[in-house]
Amino acid sequence: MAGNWSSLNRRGLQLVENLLRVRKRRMKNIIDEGHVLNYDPLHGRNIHHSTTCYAPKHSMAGILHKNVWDADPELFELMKKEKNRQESGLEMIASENFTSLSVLQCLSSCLHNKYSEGMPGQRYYGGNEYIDEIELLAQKRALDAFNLDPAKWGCNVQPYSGSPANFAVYTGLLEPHGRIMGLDLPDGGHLTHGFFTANKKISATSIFFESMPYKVNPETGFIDYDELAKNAKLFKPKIIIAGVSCYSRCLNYKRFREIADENGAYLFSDMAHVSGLVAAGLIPSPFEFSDVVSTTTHKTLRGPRAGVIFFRKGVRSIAKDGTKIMYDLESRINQAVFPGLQGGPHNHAIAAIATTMKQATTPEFVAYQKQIVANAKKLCAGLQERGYKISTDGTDVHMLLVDLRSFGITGSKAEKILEDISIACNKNTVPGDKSALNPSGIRLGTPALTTRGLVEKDIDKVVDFIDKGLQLSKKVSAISGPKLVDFKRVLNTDENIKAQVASLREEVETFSKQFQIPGHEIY
Ligand code: DSN
Repeated sequence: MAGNWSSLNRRGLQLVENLLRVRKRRMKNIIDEGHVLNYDPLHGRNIHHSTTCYAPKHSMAGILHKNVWDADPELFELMKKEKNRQESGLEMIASENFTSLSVLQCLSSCLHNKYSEGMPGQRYYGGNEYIDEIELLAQKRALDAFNLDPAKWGCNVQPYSGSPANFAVYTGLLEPHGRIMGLDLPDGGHLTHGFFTANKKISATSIFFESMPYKVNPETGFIDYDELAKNAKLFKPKIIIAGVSCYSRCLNYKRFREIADENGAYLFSDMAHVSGLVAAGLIPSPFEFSDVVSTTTHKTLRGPRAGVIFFRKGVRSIAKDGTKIMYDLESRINQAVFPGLQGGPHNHAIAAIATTMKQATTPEFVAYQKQIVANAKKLCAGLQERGYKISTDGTDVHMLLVDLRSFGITGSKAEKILEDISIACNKNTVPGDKSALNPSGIRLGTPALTTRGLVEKDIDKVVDFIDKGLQLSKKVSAISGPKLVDFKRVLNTDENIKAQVASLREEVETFSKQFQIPGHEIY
């Protein structure tokens, strides 16, 4: 380096000095104008960006180059509050998680800017050279993550999330009014599996298709496969859906397949809740028995909010005369996604799927999934030891359903008091509940807590907090009477109750803040 300097002649040296002076003045101007992106007001520290932001000279410079905290302080205040809520509280909503830094980086990348309707190599927009590569990489990694042979399975990584993915499956496989059978929503199914009530068709899947639910046994909480088989013989569905949003046991995909075959139906598995556990090989895989599998990518899989549909390829069956009957799912599903239901794929989300699927093949990911289940089992045992009834008397997965009927508190009251002490969960119907509007249980999950690093000994503490919160809800209810509105009023006005809630909330928040959230650098 010194040699290079000494070899410069006098004129050259002056030129370098001038350049440095100009650069220094320019940097100062940029700092003065507030365009340098290196102060992070949320954490009160400097952050380092790989690129320096030079403000263009035209009039939009300010809008285009400001950080969100400068561009929109009102919005940023709310973002900070939400971030603080996430850090302070215990996130026990079974479908939520904290995704990784690399996923968040994909989501806020330049990939967001690009339109790419169509499939890789066949787009309706130019400039998709790299977007094609990214989508193909996401497809390949999605198949790898679930050990799928590309000769037998393909996938579409464009669905915006789980509900659009499921609607695309029905659109691709059914005519209008085609018949589906899914687990009833109050029994632990999902809205998109055909939910309707006596008075109203709720989900579009029950408006545009004909749906007949199957149920769990109200005594045991386990899926009643015999009843499903009996009703399927009468209803003759074209699709049977194996999937749940609140069911803590492994599904019997083999039995589902038998019932589908008895009726010439497709078996469509929606593994959204458990796809991380499937990728880690911890629970039975739906792929062995299904024709189509869908998943969201943000639950146990811990990726972006997005969806993937997997479909079988190759030979579906052999006719009596020996003719091979081939699957035609690839084109039907791809065309249902686009142009059937969606427009441009969200390429930032597709990149995030790609990096999620890479993570899903690592030993670290398998260890994470094991810990999710260990934590859920510990949570279940801890609550049972304290006398709480758990639906199906246990869990095989990442979630459990607490049946509060014998405890004497509704799910809505339990959800409310836990929220007030900074524990987030869902009220949920339990098997046998008459009304979904007034459910008798709460659903608890461990994926998000496990991402923050909680292990079994920490779950003991969580059980303690939940128990204290629920015991307190009994005191509140004794004062308020049965109505939720009165329960909330007492929580807001009774000074003694308010003090107990505040003290418990502080305990929960002090505990929670010990555990880091990934992607802390991103808002
Ligand atoms: N809404 C999600 C859940 O909470 O289970 C499923 O999509």
